[in-house]
Amino acid sequence: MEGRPAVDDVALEREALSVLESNWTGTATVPAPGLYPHQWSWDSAFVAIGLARHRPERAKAELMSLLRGQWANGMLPHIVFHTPEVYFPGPSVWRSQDQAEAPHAVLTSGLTAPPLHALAVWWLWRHTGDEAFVRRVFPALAAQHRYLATARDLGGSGLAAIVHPWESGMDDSPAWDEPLAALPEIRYGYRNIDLEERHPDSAHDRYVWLALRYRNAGYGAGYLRDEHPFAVEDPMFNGIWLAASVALAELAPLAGADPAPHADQADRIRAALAERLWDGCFHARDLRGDRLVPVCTVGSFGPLLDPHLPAERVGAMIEVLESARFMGATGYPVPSCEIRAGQFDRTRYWRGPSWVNTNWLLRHAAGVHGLQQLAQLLTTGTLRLVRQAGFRECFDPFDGSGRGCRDFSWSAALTLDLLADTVDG
Ligand code: 9WN
Repeated sequence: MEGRPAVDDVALEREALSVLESNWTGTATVPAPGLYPHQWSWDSAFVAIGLARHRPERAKAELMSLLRGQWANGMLPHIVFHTPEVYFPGPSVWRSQDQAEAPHAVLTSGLTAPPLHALAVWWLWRHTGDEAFVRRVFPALAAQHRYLATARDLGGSGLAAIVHPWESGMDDSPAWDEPLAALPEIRYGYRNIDLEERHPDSAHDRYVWLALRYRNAGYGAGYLRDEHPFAVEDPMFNGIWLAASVALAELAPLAGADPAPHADQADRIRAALAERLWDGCFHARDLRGDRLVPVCTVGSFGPLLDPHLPAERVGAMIEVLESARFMGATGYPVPSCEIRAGQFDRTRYWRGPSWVNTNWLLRHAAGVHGLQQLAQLLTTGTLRLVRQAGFRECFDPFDGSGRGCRDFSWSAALTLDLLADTVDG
């Protein structure tokens, strides 16, 4: 590509910026108008990444707003509530105001989310050179990572466990089917039209039950370790944590901190991923059932984000990614579940559709490993999706039609980043 954007790229960029402008509340970006009226953790990290080259000040404000929700133990919550608007489960379910560790100024959820934030800060620094911002947020990022290494290493393995499907950001992934099936049958009779479409088999009642148990136990680390019935080591969550630890090690000297603990953390995660989750591809490990979940999903490729993943392993993973199990058989990258799996469903949220954020993560990983052709394929395939269907929440991987919300923030933000790359070369 030469260094000038095509005419339709200019229009697409303008549309993406206008979506982000209308989803901006004055303090943060909501994931989409209507269904998601608050601030979500990894959504904000993706928004900051997408805005890094276009609106760096807005990107920094986005992250600062999220960090207001951080708990004193370092836990960065998956939702920071900004408005009194209705969302279930909202503040009355999480009751963060009753927790000594939670911040006083804002209400938050009690769960965390994939820890992408150090990578987002690294991205901002790389594109702006703003060291003062790195110094400002470094302690919060280090605390977030410390929380994961202590309160969440439930298997004592060096990996962080998610304790609820919502913590993965890939809520309905088939990777959670088995661990969820081991829970008691729950019937609250709670129904919500929007969510019903996403969870037709009432898995939602189990999600709520799990959240309430954790809340009723005071969000305690001891309870999580000894009693909580859902604990899973997810390759995407841990792959992101690994890449974020590498980023923290690189940022540490700018903040006058020692990089060694963060580099060591990355080494520990790398070793544990290989030892505990690899079996021809990376699988989630159900800690309560003590076994690997058989299905491969887009989450299986999370460890590709590791810049030091051995070349042989990178090669094996790319082979699976490009095969007919994943993007080799769909018109568009990358289905969220392997196509040959019984659980694959091209229409259901995280059980088949393609998502812009996971495409972006894989494209980033391809770049990290010098796989330019794959990176290009992921960029053009993703841009084709949003050009044809708009900034939808997710997409049918076979025909590219849009699904879920419209004007979805991370789809718009990451489009900005992909477009900037096609111009930069
Ligand atoms: C629950 C906001 C979030 C994303 C998640 C996505 C979805 C919520 C939901 O929306 O989760 O947190 O209502 O299903 O799965 O990745 O952060 O966009």
